[in-house]
Amino acid sequence: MCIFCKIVNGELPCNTIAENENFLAFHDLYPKAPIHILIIPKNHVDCFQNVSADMMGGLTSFTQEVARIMGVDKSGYRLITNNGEDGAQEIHHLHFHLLGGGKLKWDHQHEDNRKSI
Ligand code: DGP
Repeated sequence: MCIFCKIVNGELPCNTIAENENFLAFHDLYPKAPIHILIIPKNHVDCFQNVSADMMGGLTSFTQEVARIMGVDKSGYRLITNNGEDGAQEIHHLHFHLLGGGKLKWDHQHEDNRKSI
């Protein structure tokens, strides 16, 4: 069973922000911004490439609610999902990173993400 499934079933702890029947939001263990929340479906889906449009509908509303709860719905935030090996996905249970709580860097001029090309 994957780490996030263990969090869902209570085998591992997490710092919960919000949950409903289908989705769970909790603080990332290694935050990369003042606010760094992970948003996951409770049912195991390995990555974004394999999620259904139906599940994404619910996940979208839930994510918007998490942004409101964290107080960043108006100020702004960033949503990221790492997909697969080249996307540097470490945990193979679909999750969105919601990052915010300050002005995030987005350097079009200098950033080079092509680490292995
Ligand atoms: P990714 O590279 O997209 O698969 O990111 C996985 C994220 O999960 C990473 O930011 C660290 C976080 N993480 C890993 N293990 C745990 C854990 O046990 N609890 C919590 N809350 N976060 C975790």
